Amino acid sequence: MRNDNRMFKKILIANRGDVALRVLRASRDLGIPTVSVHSTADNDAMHVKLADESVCIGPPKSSESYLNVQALISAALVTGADAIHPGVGFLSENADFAEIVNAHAITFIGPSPEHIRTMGDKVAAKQAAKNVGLPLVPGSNGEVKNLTDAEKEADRIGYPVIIKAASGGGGRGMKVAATKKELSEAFSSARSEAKAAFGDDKVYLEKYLTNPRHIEVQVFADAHGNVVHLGERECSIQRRHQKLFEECPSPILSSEQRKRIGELSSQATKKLGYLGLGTIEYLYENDEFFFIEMNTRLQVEHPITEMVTGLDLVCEQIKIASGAKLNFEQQEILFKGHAIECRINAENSSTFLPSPGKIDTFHPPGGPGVRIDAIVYQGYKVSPFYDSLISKLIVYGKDRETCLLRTQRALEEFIIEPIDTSIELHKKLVCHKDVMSGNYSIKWLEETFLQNT
Ligand code: MV4
Repeated sequence: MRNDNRMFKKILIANRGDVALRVLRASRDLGIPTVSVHSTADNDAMHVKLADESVCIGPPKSSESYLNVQALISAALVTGADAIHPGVGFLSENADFAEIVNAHAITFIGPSPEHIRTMGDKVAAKQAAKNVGLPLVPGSNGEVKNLTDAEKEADRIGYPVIIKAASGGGGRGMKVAATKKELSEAFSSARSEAKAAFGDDKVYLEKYLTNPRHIEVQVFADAHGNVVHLGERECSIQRRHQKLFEECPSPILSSEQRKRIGELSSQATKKLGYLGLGTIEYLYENDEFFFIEMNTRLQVEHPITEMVTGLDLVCEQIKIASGAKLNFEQQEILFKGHAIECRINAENSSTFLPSPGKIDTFHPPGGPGVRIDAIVYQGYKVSPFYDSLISKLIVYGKDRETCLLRTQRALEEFIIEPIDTSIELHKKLVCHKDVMSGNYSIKWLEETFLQNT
């Protein structure tokens, strides 16, 4: 099949797992040939089997394969790929990688290296967000260099405060100080943790929000100045910064609040001069939104936005990266119904220990409103080398109640044996009264649900 001649001739997917499969499907839907890459641990992976060609880029260890920039660039050059999709995780938010890709006259499917770099430094990201009118958590004006300044800032902001690593994100290198007495210890341990984890001890300070929700807005911009938002996702149900269950839209926002945060986010994206798909993350507490981070890539939970908007975000992302104009306006995006994603991990539902091994029985659910993005199949061996996400269950319903009931039904149909999976956890989760009522925060799973079940 032929595709638009301005489009890419061949896309290399610099990733593995569900996201590699997702990008592969989008590329094929656009009629673009695909190159997968794989480590020796992934010889039997779906993203290898379904690609037009695949290049082995190294041994199981990620640092020698999926993070191996030289091997990835070589794979693109020898196969004649003119674009690289970085997926999620691995090199997807590595500005140097984006720069190297572009320097080889290959299109990095994502924003500019400058935007990736700015958003990767949380101090710079907050400043950028402030400049484009986003509401920030009250906090220090940039980096805090020593304890004296930290004390001054904390007194001004008011306790409790949180000390965060500028290079952090995803929850690493954060420390809370409830009182002035706790600050000195929290400050020095945050700094040394940041130094050890990121090689950078730059930290900043914020008012600690004690019981917020985590709500993110999907934004999308083309290279011609057109920007839209694709609504929000509610991502509060998480354990140790790993999201488990997401919904679109958030069960607690009014349509006015939704419109307001959506418009604010798209205006900010336009002012940033941003390109492609992005996610603006907020904490939400007492009817207020506070910017915390911007993710400059596709997100794992993007399918729930696809279900509610009817758009294929990955196809759109690829088209925009090739220089195409957005072919819809904000008013044409209709948010319809409700969607839920359950992340199915190969892990025990009580202990959360990983559960690698061979799958003898794989019986996914079906029927109306059920989408499975799975990387596993009967006979597949889940490897211990990579993250444990083996399937996503995405369920659509005309409203939230329909969606929740259908999610229960789908989970009951879903059989993966003999390894442990999070299906068991999700079965309990979806019929819990707090989930049914939408009454949960970022602390709910760990402090309420897991304590009482
Ligand atoms: C916070 C916070 C409370 N107050 N900032 C965690 C990871 C990073 N993205 C930001 N995080 C938080 N920042 C202030 N001022 C609580 C968290 C937080 C969190 C945020 C989003 C999703 C899950 C979370 C789990 C624990 C803590």
